[in-house]
Amino acid sequence: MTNSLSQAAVSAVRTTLAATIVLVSLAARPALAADVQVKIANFTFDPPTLTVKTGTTVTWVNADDIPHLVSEKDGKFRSSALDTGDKFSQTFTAVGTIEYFCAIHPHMTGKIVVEP
Ligand SMILES: [Cu+2]
Repeated sequence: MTNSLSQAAVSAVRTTLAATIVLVSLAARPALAADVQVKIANFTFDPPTLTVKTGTTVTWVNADDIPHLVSEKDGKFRSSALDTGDKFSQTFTAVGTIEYFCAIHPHMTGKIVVEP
């Protein structure tokens, strides 16, 4: 009885260890997070609010025929002027909500919500 209990305990520890190893290896490889796009079209960011996992790279693509910028509201990042078809990428490693806007057209706003 004692023997089968301890075997069960060893088995549980092994399962927990295996799960921990899987989690750690996933966390160490942010490239596994799906990379996503925000389309800039008709003076809007689409989608206006995007929720991603930490480690995700977001790429903005300008589909308008006039230039736009992607500027974090406190200047933490800022693209150059994006002409039609130009792209700008940013990788989000910290949990939080990032607000951004177009510095040419400040009424254009968007959010990236970064989750663990
Ligand atoms: Cu703009």
